[in-house]
Amino acid sequence: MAELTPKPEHKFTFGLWTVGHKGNDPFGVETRPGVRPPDTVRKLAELGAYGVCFHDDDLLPPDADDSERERIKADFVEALDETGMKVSMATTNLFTHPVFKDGAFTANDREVRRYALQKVIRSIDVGAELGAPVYVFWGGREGVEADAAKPARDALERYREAIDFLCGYVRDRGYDMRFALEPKPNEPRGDIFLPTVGHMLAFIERLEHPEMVGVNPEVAHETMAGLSFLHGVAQALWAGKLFHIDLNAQRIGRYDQDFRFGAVGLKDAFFLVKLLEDSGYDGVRHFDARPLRVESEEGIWDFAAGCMHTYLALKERAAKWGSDRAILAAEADAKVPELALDTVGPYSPELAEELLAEAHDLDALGARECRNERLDQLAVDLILGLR
Ligand code: GLT
Ligand code: MN
Ligand code: MN
Repeated sequence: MAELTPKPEHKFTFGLWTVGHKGNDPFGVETRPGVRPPDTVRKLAELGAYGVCFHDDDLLPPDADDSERERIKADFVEALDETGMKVSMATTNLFTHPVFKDGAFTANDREVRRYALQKVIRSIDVGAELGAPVYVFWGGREGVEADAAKPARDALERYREAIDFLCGYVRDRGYDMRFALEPKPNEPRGDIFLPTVGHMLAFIERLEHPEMVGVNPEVAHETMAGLSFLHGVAQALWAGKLFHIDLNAQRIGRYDQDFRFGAVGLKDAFFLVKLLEDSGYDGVRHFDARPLRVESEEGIWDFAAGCMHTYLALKERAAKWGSDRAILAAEADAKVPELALDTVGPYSPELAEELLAEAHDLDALGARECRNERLDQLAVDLILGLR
C-alpha cells in the first residue's frame, strides 16, 4: 500500500469556514460551537495539511476594533509560525451582511458597490500581510431573482470594472498575488452571474489584466449545473487558468451540498485526481467542504482527514494507470494516444492540397472498433482495487 499519510508537500488546504462551520443551514441553527482559527491551524497541521485560507470576517470579526484585530492576527501568526502552516489564499465575505442583499460589485446601489470595493481592498491588505499568493472572488450575491430589476449587461460591466480596479490596486501595491474567480450557477441567488467555468474564462479575456486572473472551480458548483467538472477543470488547465481549486462532493440536481471529497461520485473524483496529477498542476488542493451537520468536534477532524485520505488513495490508484499493460493496450485500441497527434498542423496551401487529395474509406472508418466499454471497465476495476 502506498503512503496515504498526508504531508505538507501534498499541498492540502482548508478554509477556516469549512472545518469551522457550525452546522447551521437554512432550516436549522448551529449544532456545534465552531473552532478558533489558531486551533484550526494546529489541528490541521497535526493531520498533515499544508495551509489554511479565510474570508476577512472568518479571521477578524467585522466589529473588532484595531487592537483586537492586531491581537487576533498575532495569535493566528503564532500558530502559523509554530506549525509551518501557510496562508494559501484569502477572500472577502461579500455575501453575509444585509448590505449585500442585492449584490456587492453588481448591487444597483452605487454606494454599496463602493463599500464592497473598500471591504475587498482592506481584506487584500490582510491577505498580503499574511502571505496569501491567491485571492478568490466568489460572487455569491452577484445575481438576481427578478430580471426586471437588474440589466445583466450593466451588471457584467460593473463586475468587470470592480475586478479591473482591484487588479490595479494589487499592481500598484506591488503585491505578489493573483486572482481566482469562482463560478456558481445559483444559490443563494436565483441566478448568479458568471455561472460556470466557461462563462468565467470568457469574462477573464475581457479584463484589463487577464494574465493576473484565473479561475477557482468547485466540484459542487459545476455539478449543480449538470456539467462535467472534469471538463471544466481540463479547460481551465488548457487555458493556463487553473489558479486554485475547491474540492468537495455533490450529487447532481441538489442544493450546494459541499460534501467531504469523494463522499459521492468516486469515479468522477478518480478522474479529477488523475487529471490534476497528470497535468503537473502545482497549486494547492483546497477542500471547500463542510463536516456533516450531525458531527461534533471529533467528526470535524474525521471529515478533514477523510478528504485528504481519499485524495491520496485515488492518487495512488491513478499512479497505477500508466504501468497497467491491459489498460495501456485498451487505450491503444481506443486510439487514445492518437488524439495527442496533430490532425493536419498549421494551415498552408500545400497541406490543404494534400488533404483534398486524400481518399477515405468511410465504410471501413464507420465500422472501426473503439473498445471504450473495455477501457471503462478496466478503469472501474482499477478504482475498486481489483488491479
Ligand atoms: C462560501 C461558498 C464557497 C466559496 C467560499 C469563498 S465561501 O461558503 O459556498 O463556495 O468558495 O467565498
Ligand atoms: Mn467554493
Ligand atoms: Mn459549494
